[in-house]
Amino acid sequence: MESKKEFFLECYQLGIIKFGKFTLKSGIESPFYVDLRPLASDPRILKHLANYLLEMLPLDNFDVICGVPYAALPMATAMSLESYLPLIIKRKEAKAYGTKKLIEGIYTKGQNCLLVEDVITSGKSLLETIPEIENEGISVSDIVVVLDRQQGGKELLESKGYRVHTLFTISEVCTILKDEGHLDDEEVSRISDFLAGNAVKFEDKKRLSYEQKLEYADHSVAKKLLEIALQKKSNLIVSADVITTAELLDLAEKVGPHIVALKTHIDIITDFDSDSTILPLKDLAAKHNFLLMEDRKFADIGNTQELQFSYGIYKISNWADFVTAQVIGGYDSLDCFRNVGVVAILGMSSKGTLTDKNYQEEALKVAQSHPNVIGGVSQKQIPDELLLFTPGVNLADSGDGKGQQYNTPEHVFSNLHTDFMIVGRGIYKAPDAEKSALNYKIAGWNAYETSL
Ligand code: S5P
Repeated sequence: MESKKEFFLECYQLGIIKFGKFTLKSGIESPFYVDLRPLASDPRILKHLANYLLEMLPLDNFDVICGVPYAALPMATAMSLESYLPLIIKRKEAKAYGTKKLIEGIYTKGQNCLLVEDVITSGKSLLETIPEIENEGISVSDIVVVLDRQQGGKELLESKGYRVHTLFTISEVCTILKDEGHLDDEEVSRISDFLAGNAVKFEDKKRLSYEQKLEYADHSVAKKLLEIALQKKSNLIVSADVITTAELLDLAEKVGPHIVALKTHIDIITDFDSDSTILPLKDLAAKHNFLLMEDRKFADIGNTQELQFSYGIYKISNWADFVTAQVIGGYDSLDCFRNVGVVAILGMSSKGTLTDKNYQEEALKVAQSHPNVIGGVSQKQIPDELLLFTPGVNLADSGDGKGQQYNTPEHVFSNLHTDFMIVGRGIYKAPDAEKSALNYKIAGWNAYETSL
């Protein structure tokens, strides 16, 4: 199994913790929100989770295992399958008919039960559940919890004599997320304040709307993108990672009406020819009103980039409206991209990327100061004056088995304040690319409106 930290980061990609301002059931405002239910939808993660939890426990102590409904039910089931501890099921309410049993499954009085809970906060719900199990003559000595929100629950249960084993604590998780650049110092200190029992102040940092961004924007390409977004009610960029001209043009025709830009990797087109690939592509861009984004990710000295941009067989400068570029060559290396917009690669979506916190901060300084740069590619929030492009969006998958890590439109628009989401395989591999583009367009626009 991978390290606990790597495992947590995989879980995090499923959207189990959100940061922002959330009103809890109690009316209290919390700077984070936890929902571990998505873990059950990834079989590999659920299986690993079960093993991590089992590793912490004195398994010989238990005769049966039970999850607190509902979030912990799949977890307890997975643990049962991995450990052969028989599962019993606790109902939320007793059946109104028949046996009126609260506990289902096979058990005998006097047995000891391991209780599984997803998140522990105050511990009150566990204190309601435990007597219901104990009333059936089953004892509970140990409780295993995936995430401790560190709000007194563990201590309360321990004071009543139960042993509580927790896999992650919220502080541990915050340290991991801070190290990985997902949380900034301000958010971390707000969370510590909250955990210390202090009322937390949220300065309501709202995202900017496309109309507001238009007022800020001074690069013509940035303006054009924002205008198209408003006209088409779309923030979708389709990544056309197909390898023939026919597929590229077919995809552009199908998704054209729903997108603000088509992103190409022009060097993967096996039969590239300027006349038969680029001319019809430009016609489709004009017909459907979208821009062309060449995802070349330039990463060289200025002189070489200038040659790569304008010469060779692709002559990108002749047709692309905007391009992606690394900023690793420094500020001056971006001077050559005249008349196009540059989207700077600040942080990548792939597992193990070297774009750490320090790199991202330095890359951002270059992006913010260079007049050719209209925005950045990143998996975290960036300053308002830049447009944020976020790839790694997929409604169905959490990864591709090759290091790509996916998020949902809700996550990228609400948490990252993304302006444009980039979707590749979610659309071009779908049985009906047009329909899929329309679905993503609607999901992206709804997520944007909700995030305002
Ligand atoms: O960090 C990044 C930057 C980019 S531009 N992660 C990415 O995935 N991309 C690109 O976005 C990648 O090269 C691919 O073209 C697209 C994502 O495709 P998908 O099929 O995984 O949605």
